Amino acid sequence: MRIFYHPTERLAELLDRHDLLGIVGYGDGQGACPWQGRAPYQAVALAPQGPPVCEVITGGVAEAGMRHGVRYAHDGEWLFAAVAVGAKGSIAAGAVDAYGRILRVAEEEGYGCLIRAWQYFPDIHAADEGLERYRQFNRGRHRALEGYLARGGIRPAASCIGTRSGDLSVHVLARRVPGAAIENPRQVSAYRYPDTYGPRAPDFVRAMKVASEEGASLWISGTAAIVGHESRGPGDMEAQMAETFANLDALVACADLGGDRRVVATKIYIRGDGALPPLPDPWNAAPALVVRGDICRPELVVEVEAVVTGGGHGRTE
Ligand code: 3EB
Repeated sequence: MRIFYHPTERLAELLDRHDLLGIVGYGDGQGACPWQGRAPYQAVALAPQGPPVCEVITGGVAEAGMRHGVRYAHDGEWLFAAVAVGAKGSIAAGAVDAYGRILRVAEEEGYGCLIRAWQYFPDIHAADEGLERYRQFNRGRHRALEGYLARGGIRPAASCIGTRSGDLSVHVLARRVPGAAIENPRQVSAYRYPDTYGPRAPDFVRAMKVASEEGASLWISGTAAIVGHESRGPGDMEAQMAETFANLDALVACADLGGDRRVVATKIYIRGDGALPPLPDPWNAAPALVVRGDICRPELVVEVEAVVTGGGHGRTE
């Protein structure tokens, strides 16, 4: 399993590859699909800094398909699955629909353990029947995951970001065997947030640790300047960066990845047109994708997700 960023303009270079699990395209959400290959392609309406870019997820020899509106590919170990549903109406209903379809396909294909989820939809702060759409989304996600959790499923690591336009876009990585949930000692678990943040807490874990033949990997959720359950440094990029990376460091320290750990990819979401200060060690060692989007609390201006490997090697291209 590898992740790398590739210019959208040169996507045709990947057409002959048989190891593609999924491609996620970051751009303005306009224009024709730039990908003509078999692997699932998920368009996300978040503008990157610089020209349009794709996140490419590769594994072993992959088999691709489409069912229940879900595009997917799997390699015997990992499943990538992606769906887009309309986001103009109830986003709670959208979450039920999107997660419902993805879970069906994941379970039918034998990859019933969610590891990592990415969720993007427009107008995340707008009100719907008196409740912010992000909070509505959490209601729907909870309903969608109830059966999965009752069967002993573990919440995935996640990111949830507001876009300017487009559908509700959900894509996941899932496996045949469960990962290990890692929580952050500096933060209240998101699924235990008090109801001052909405009637349903967000169903995700701070990170998911996976052991495979290649070594261990840690899939870190979108991480922001939240300590306990409260936001720090409202609107202040420098202050939020410091808390965010303190959170990331604490999480990695808890994950017990061994000495030869490596950051292999980071993705940074920034609100508005603020500038991004330099990243601290060791987070600046990996290729970073910077995109603009709405972090799910209005006072938060930056959120960082990452993949860190250890106990073996982290492959890079
Ligand atoms: C937070 O820690 C910041 O709802 O899936 C980060 C990652 C956040 C994922 C989600 C929300 C989600 O609460 C927001």
